[in-house]
Amino acid sequence: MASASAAPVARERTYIMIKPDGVQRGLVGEIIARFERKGYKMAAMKLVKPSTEHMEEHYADLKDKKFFPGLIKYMTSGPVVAMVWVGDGVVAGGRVLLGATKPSESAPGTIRGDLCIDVGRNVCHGSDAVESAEKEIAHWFPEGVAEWTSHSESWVYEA
Ligand code: IDP
Ligand code: MG
Repeated sequence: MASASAAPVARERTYIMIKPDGVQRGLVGEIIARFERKGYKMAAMKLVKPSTEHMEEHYADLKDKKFFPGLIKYMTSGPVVAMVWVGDGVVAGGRVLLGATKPSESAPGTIRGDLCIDVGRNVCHGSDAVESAEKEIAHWFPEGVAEWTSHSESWVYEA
């Protein structure tokens, strides 16, 4: 059984962001609760109103898409909740909690499947690979994240 002072076990990390519509619609607690209840551990969280340049860099891979200008306008229209979550398989598992990009294709029970309708207002972001997760964490949290051991560690993981 881990003690309160044990060094945290290094596990996978992902970048999760509640988009401006999620914040405006009062869905912050609901979305965080789903990650907490799954057993993932929060390592960083802040409410921020990002600049256009910061958001364009976050979505640089999509800059040639025709929806890119609308995406940047949407994503800079209000504050977002930037978070880092930790856990085995959290990159893929986080996207399972989010659901498919298009809410019309998201299964009931997922965040997008339950809480939104339009792909251009799909309430949350999750990294799509371990490499992009680490890049996004560095982009949003250059100050670093919290290193801590959850008292639930040995109740969530066998080892
Ligand atoms: P993801 O968020 O599920 O990873 P991406 O393909 O990386 O999906 O697209 C990033 C974001 O761009 C989406 O979450 C959504 O907000 C927006 N987006 C994607 N496709 C469209 C579209 O066809 N029209 C409008 N917005 C879109
Ligand atoms: Mg993506």
